[in-house]
Amino acid sequence: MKKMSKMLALSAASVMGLSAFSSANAAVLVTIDVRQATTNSKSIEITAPGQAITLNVYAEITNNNGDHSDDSIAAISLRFNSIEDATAALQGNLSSATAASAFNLGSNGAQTQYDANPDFEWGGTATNSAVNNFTPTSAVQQAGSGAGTGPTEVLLGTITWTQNGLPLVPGTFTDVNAVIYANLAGNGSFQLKSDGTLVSNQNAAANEAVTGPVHLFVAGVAIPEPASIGVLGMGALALVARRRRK
Ligand SMILES: [Ca+2]
Ligand SMILES: [Ca+2]
Ligand SMILES: [Ca+2]
Repeated sequence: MKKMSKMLALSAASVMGLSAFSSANAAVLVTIDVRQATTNSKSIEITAPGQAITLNVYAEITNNNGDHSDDSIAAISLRFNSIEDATAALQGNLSSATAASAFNLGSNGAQTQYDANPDFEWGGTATNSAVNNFTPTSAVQQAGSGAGTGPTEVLLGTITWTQNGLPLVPGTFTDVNAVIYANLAGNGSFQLKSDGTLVSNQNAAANEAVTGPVHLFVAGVAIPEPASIGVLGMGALALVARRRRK
């Protein structure tokens, strides 16, 4: 239990650090982006119980010189979190993370618990080790592609989210995103080249960022709780009574 709370604190700290640094910090060298494999979308409507959504995981390497041939990545360590809304009615399990074929030496991670909901998140269980995180690793730097001065994009792998089979509740959602692994000293873990400069393992977390989460949602308006229906009902009755008095 102590381990779990430490881990949660670590995840929260990395998420806070990442969002604080994301776009404004010029030192960011790699940004992780997760999107639906078939549509590239980051906002996906869930329409059937048990629906499975496959997500692609990309490294966006910062490219300031317009040359995509000198940007590449050889390793990074990630976890994946799913953050449900307050009702926690839309839950699904993360599973089957697989590194892209170019990255075949690292761990793919495992199902684990990062929040209080029974759905499975994905990553490692150790607090100060990259072991069992999703860690695409390659003996050589892997190149990607891009346009103009935009980032150089490298596909790291895929992961699947599968709704737990319970009936869908309108207006509910869960947000899935990568969390870049950071050790207890707050340092990130990656090895890449940006504009030809090699940056090796255990660099400051300020060099890393994640884009916004993949938003999985059930369309429609949330149905009010019976208690609030009661309050609404009484309000309507009061209105009718007032009108009658006039
Ligand atoms: Ca969750
Ligand atoms: Ca969970
Ligand atoms: Ca470049």
